[in-house]
Amino acid sequence: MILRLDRLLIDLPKPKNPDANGAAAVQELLGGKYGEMSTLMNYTFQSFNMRGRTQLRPFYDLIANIAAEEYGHIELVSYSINLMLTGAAKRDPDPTSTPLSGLKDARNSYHWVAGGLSSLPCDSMGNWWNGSYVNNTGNLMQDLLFNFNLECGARANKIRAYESTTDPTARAMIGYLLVRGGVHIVAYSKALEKLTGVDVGKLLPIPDISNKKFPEAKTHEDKGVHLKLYRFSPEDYKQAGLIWTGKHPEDGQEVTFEHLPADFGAPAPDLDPEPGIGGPLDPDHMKEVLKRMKG
Ligand code: MN3
Repeated sequence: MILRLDRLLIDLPKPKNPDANGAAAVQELLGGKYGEMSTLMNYTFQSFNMRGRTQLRPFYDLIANIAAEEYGHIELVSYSINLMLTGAAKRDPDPTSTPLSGLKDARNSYHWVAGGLSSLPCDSMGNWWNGSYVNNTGNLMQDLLFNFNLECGARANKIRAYESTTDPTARAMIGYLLVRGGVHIVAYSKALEKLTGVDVGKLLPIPDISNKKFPEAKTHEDKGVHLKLYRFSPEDYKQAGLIWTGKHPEDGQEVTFEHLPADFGAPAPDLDPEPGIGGPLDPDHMKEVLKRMKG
């Protein structure tokens, strides 16, 4: 089971301008075939379903532990999309003022015509995420190879999304996730190495561009975030540390397996309601409701 914390993995900067089409592009990193929903669901099902796990314990622990981190990644991409959409509608409760006129040519009309100016479980073209993106074959080596490829594909798409926008929210989110996705690429390459003896780390980086080229990723790598596999459990999944050992294949530094510090991350942003989308309930009514509930 998952213990949930009401915090985001990093503090996201507020965007300077709303960017509905940028938000649509970022959807690929959430609900695309190689998006965070796919990494979350692949590792979640692979861990639920792993048979014979007494023998496979370090591999089970690794996949289960990374699955938990991916929950925080879908959360971070979703908040980025919400921030990029904030202000894309005129904040005017009068429907005759056409408060949504600026949105009718936006790429993803679901964002405003069927949603609350907020993230959706779909890709950059509005195709819904679907369960066929999950590969769980029952064969550990095949699943690890798939996971390695999934993380490399996710990295390629993040780099392209980064190259499409100067939005500070998108770039901060992508920079951080390039570093954490990089940890997962190395983790699956180390798992394959332990299992087979093949030096998978020699393939890296895929695509062949270092995270250090992205200032928003480099700031985390300078602090060693690319060397840490986080333990997303107070007591469990310890044997992931038998795989996450040795040196980082790209810069030769020693890797570590550690708990998140208690003050990790930042509070989740509380965004203003959007009256043009039918947002806020009457504030006086809400005050009354809360008074009744609290007694
Ligand atoms: Mn991820």
